[in-house]
This record gives sequence, C-alpha cells and structure tokens, in this order.
Amino acid sequence: MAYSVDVDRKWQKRWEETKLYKFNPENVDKKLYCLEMFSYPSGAKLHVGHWYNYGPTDSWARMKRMQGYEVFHPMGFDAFGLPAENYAIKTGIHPYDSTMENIRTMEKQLREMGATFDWDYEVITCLPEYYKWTQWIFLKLFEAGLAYRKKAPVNWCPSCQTVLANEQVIDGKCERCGTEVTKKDLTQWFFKITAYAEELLEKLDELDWPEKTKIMQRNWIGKSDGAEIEFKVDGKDLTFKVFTTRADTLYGATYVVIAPEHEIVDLITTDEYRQSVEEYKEYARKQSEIERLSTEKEKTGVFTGAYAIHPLTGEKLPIWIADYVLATYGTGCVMAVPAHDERDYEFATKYDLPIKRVIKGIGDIDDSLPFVEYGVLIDSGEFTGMKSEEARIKIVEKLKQEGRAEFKVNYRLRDWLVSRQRYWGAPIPVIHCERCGIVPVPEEDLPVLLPYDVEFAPTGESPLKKHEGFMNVTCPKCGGKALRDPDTLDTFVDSSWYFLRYPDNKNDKEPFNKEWINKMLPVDKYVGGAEHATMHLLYARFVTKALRDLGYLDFDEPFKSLVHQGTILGPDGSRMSKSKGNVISPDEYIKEYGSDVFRLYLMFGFAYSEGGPWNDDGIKAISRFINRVERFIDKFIETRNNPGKTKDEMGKDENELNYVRHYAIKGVTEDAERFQFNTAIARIMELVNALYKYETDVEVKNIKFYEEVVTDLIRLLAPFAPHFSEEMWEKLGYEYSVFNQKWPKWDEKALQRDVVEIAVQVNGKVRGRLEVPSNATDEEVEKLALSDKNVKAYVDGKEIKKVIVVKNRLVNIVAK
Ligand code: ANZ
Ligand code: ZN
Repeated sequence: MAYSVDVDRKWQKRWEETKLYKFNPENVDKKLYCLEMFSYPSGAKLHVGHWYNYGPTDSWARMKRMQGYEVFHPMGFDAFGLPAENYAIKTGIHPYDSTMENIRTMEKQLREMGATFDWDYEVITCLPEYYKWTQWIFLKLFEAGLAYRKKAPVNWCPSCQTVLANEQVIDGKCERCGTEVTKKDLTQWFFKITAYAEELLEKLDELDWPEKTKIMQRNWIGKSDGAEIEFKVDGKDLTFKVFTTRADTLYGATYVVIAPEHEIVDLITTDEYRQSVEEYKEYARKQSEIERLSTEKEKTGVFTGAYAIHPLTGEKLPIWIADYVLATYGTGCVMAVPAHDERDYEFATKYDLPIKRVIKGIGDIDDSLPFVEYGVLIDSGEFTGMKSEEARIKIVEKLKQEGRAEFKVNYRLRDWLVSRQRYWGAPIPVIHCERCGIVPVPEEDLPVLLPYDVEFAPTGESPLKKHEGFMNVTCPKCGGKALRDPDTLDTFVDSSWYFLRYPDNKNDKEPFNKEWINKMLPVDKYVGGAEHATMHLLYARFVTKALRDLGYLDFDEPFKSLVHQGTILGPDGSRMSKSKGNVISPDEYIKEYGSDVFRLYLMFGFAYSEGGPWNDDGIKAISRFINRVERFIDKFIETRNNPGKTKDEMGKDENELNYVRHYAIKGVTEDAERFQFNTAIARIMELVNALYKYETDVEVKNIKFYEEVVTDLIRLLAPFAPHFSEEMWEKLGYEYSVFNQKWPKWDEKALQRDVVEIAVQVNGKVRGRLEVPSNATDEEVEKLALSDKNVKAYVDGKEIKKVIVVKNRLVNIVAK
C-alpha cells in the first residue's frame, strides 16, 4: 500500500503486539538510557514542540537499537502543578480529573507518533505510588539537615497568590502570569542546594552538555573569591563585616553601604535620621531583586547618621543604606570604593561623597575613573606600589592576623525554596505539634495522601489548610493533637528524581533498588528544552548528589550527555501562539501525509538544536521524496523479478554506487549520532538518487550487489521514517522487523577513490568534465578546471568573478 497514516496504524499495532520495544533487563550490560524531558499534561494536544523533542530523539534511539544497544526509552508525565489548579479555580473541574483526562489523550497521541516508548515503565508524578517516594526523599533530606524551614522574604505573585522561586521570576515578573512580583515574609521550606555549590560547579567540566548551558549553570552558581573584613561602628560597641572581592582597594573606601533590611540598621541609625531611614526601608521593600541589581536603575539611598571606622586608617566613614546592596548576598554590607566600582561611583557622584583613587592602571591604558581593572596600588600606606593581585591577598592576611578579616568564597546560588501554598502538589510530610515542634511523618505512614475534596480559591493559602480531615492529626511522637503541614512541594521536586524511578517504577518497597539503578543510570542521552538550564537541570543534579551521599545510589551525575532541541516557529518566523493564529497542528499534517513525513520534515527541514520557521513547501517536498523511494522500491522489485542479463562482478557503475552507499552509511551514522539529522537525511537522498541512476542507466546489473545496497538504504532510512521503512521491508519480502536488523557499517576502503570525475560549469552550464584526484584541494581543482581546454574556450577574454568548488562533484565558474 502507498504510504499513508494507515501504514502508521498497521505497524504501530504490530509493534505493540510483538512488544518490539520491550526493554530486556537481562541485557542491562548493553543498556542505553535515552530520555526526553517528560510531558506536562496541559490541556492542549501534542503540539509541534512535543513532536520536535520526541520524534527526532526517537529516531536516534531507533538507530542505537539497531546498533546493538538495549535501549531504555521510557515516557511519563510531570503531572502536578499550578496550571491544573488555576484551571480548577476557573472551571470547577478538579485538577486530578483534568490532569488524568489530559494524560489519557496525550498517551494515545504519543503512541500514534510511533515512538519506541516502553509504556510499562511509565511514571505519573501526581499518583500516590509516585509521590509517596517524593515525600520519602523529602524526609531523607530533612533527616540529613538538607531540608529546613526558615522565615524568608519570598517572591510573591499577587495574582497567582503564591510564592515563587527566584528562577520563576523573569524580569521581575511572574513566569506564569506576567504580574509584577513583590516580597513577602513567610516561613518556608528550603532544600540546601548551596551545600553542593562547589561540586555542582566543578563537575560541570566533565559533562557532555552544550557549552551555553554549562555557562548558564556556572553563572547561576556564581562563585566569587573574596574576603570578609570587619568594621567597627564609631562610638558604639558594634561591628559588622563587609564582603569584598577587591581588598586591594581598601584604602579607597570612603563610605559604607548596608542593605536596608539588615538588622544592624535600627541599632546604628541616629534619631535625627530615623524617619528618613524608615521611609527608605519601606520604599526598598517594594523593589524586586532584579530591579535592585539593575545597573540601569538610578541609585538611591539615605544616610543613617552613623560612622564606621576604617580598619587600616582609622578614618570615619559615613554609613548609608541603599537598595543596590542586597541583604541576601555576602554579608549584606559593602565597603564603597567609588574610584574603582561603577555602582559606588554613580552613588558617590549623586550624593557628593568623597572619591579616592588608590589603583593606577599599568602601561598605556585609559584609566579614567571609575577604573575597575587591576593595577598598581597608590596612596595605600605600606602596600603602595604592590600589584592588585598580590595586595588583595596581603591586605587580608595582615588583617587576618589581628582577627579582623578572613578569606571567603561566596556563591550567588541560594537554597531552593520548595514549599508552595497550593493544593496540586505532593503534601509536605511533616506534622506540627505544639509540644514536639516539627515531627516528620513516619516512613510507614507514607504517602500523606492529597485529599480529593477541597475548595479551590485564590486566597494565598493552601486550600488544604481549610480541610479539617486532612489537617488534624495526632502527633506521632507524643500522641497529642497536632496539625499537618498545609503546603505542597514545588513541582520541580517531582521532576528532580523521576529519571531514577523509571527503571524501577513498580517498586513499592523503596523509590528504586540501588543495585539496579546503579546499572541503569546515568542517563546516556537527555534531550529537552534549553529553558531548563538553571532550574530542573540543576535540581536533578543536586538531588542525585544528595542521594549519593545518603547512600542510596553510587553515581555522581544524572545526565551524562545533554542535547537541547531548538524551537519551531510559525511560517511568519515568530513564536507559535493562538493569538497570532500561526499555530501548526501536527494532527492535520499527519492525517494528510502520515507521521513519518511529518517527522522526517522536522529532521530534514531544521538544524535540530536551532529550529526555525515552519514551511509548507518543505513538508510537501518530503512527501514527494517518500513517494519517490516507494516508486523506486517497486521498480527494483520488478527488476529483481525480471532481471534479464546480469553479471557477478563489480564494474565502474557498481564501484560508483558502492562509493555513494558507504559515503551515506558513514554520513548518516556520524551525523545522526550528533543529532545532525538534516545532513544525515541529505546523505540518504543522495543514495536514493544514485540507486535510481543505477536502475535506469545500467543495463547489465549486478543484482546481488544491487539488492545489498537497497537493503542498506531501507535500514538507513528506518530510524527516520519507521513505519514507511517497515512497510518497504515487508514489500521487499524480508523477515519482520527491519528494526531487528543490524545497522549497516561503512567500509573505509570503498570511500577511497583515487580519481573522481567532476563537472565544470561556466555561468551555470556544464562546459566540461574533469578527472581529478579525490583528495585534491579546492585550489588544485580550481587550477585544473581553469586550464581545461573546453572550459578555456568559454572563459577566454572574460573576467573570472568567482570559482566555487563542491568537493568531488563540481566546479562552478562565474565569468563576465
Ligand atoms: C569593594 C569593592 C571595590 C568591590 C571595587 C568591587 C570593586 P561578586 O563578584 O558579584 O561577588 N558586594 C558585596 N556584597 C554585596 C551585596 N550584598 N550587594 C551588592 N553588592 C555587594 O561581587 C562582589 C563585590 O560586590 C564586592 O566587592 C562588593 O563590592 C559588592 F573596586 O567591595 B566590592
Ligand atoms: Zn507531639
């Protein structure tokens, strides 16, 4: 039958019946764990983004399977989260019901994609059999001191009425709804990811991840090497420390700035300045962190009336508060060196504070103020003449001897805020007892079930708080009256360990068997969106390391190799969105052309990690290609049945075809391995062309050799057009299934051609043919082409504008 969606259905059924993709645990020594970021079951159907993530990755997995790997390729759903709850508030449909309904639809569509997912290993994070173990992990982190509670000014979205992690605040706005984020003080649960800052940073070097993503994680962790230096408050028995990376500029400190929220502010502010300080604190409270750090924002601040004593010169330095100093970084206090720091310079200029230069540029450079580079110290007492690099150590060492400074490494990374005042998440498994305080739920009482009957309202408190049956419990320690924690865990906690659950998803004794996941992990290839660079991808690394240190697994990193897919845009080149009306729906295309055409277009039409605008002509061209392959196979079968006169030896035509064949095998294997599917498929197209040429141009054929090449073609095409190729394989009369076939290997010898014939074009028309050494350089080929006598006749007396050499194929001369 001609290729269509019916062919898809036929083979999907067959694959499922024969359990073609069932992972065989006995072959674990050959395992290859291929993973795509699991789906969020939003209301919509599978969109192009899902397809683009899963289709090409599935092709990669199929190729690896044919290469002899025991591919483990599971799929599941990241099923908790805010959208389902917001939907419930709007429509009254319970998050459980809408989510499970969506999962059913998406699962069906994922099956119709014809991907190799082994559904026996499915994981759904909102089901008790999964979140029981999310809660268990929470308890283990709590026992280890890696989960703790503290009151913290948190990012608060007034519209979603919930706390947001730093990562969920984009340009000061809520990631989900775009509302301006404010601050609120709440007691919250945190995971101590900062305890792993150094390892998270160091181990990045060993990962086969996109460099961009590694840089993003590095910056997010933000390691900073510096020192803490102690300052005395003039006339009071009080001291505070500043964090600085530039101790070499200490002699240039002319004032001190403290974060408005810092507790020392109330203790030092003089009566005269109290009112303006209070007003300023109120003003600062309303700013988001991003605004406060922005270099564009005009600096503001007020004087406290107090002075600090310079630790080396004994001078009195005025103490200001300003919102460009953050309470949550370093010590919350800064020694201001306006001559050598841009923010301090701007502030000092605005408020007329003294500016004192202490670093001079080395050599002939522009060292106008503020001069922020390293240089040589001037006006710096005994350190004058020393270089910055040395002075920033020596100055700290001197103060350190007197107990007034120490070296200090800081990280920008903050602990991970994991509690949410929301219903649709895993309940936090602790109990609050008046007598015993915080009591973890005993392991045997897990899961703490999320009750179904709650009322949804955007109140800013978890709807669980009003559910008496859920909230009221007896304390596991003292048996007295106690309350459950009404908050639920951030969905990023669910997704921080799902890849550990897949291989052992039915285990009801433990989250996973240690011995088993030590064999199954790390994930060999992880494919998903680059937007997860700093959240999910960092959390998953942290949880893996924490579980390792607690003895539950033995590997250091969850994802050895990572690939990001690009984004498919609308035909107009902008992001697909309903409001723009430029959304491409896979369903319609699949109905019209079949899923393989859709998948193949996604792989051929784009550089995988870049993506680009959708193009209808592109998909039509792929459809024509598939039909062309099928017509060829029909022709071949005819020839095979009625070969006429044949031969057994390898002649010039056979060698030529053999070359293209091995060139294709090598190209497809190497390019697809690196997710460069577009060039891989181009090689297959070339092979089809060469086969057509052999079919039509060569009268006396070597049928045995010919058939070998045809089977190689179908094997090469199989991962990328799986249903179609299976159909062709059957048509050719071979045994089911093409996916049990071995991936073809290339022969380097067949790739070494001594001379190749190339065409020479002048202004687009072929004017000559040349035999050139196949390893000739472009310059050599150009020379040969220009000295060919046929070619000469066409370029004599003209000016050569341009010569383009397409290796082993063609020279194009542009002459006027
Ligand atoms: C004096 C100084 C002189 C500084 C100079 C810089 C240049 P990174 O690299 O990001 O860690 N700083 C310290 N704590 C701060 C806070 N809580 N809020 C805002 N700024 C703070 O930056 C460290 C530098 O940022 C520190 O070094 C401090 O300014 C400032 F010529 O100290 B520096
Ligand atoms: Zn108690």
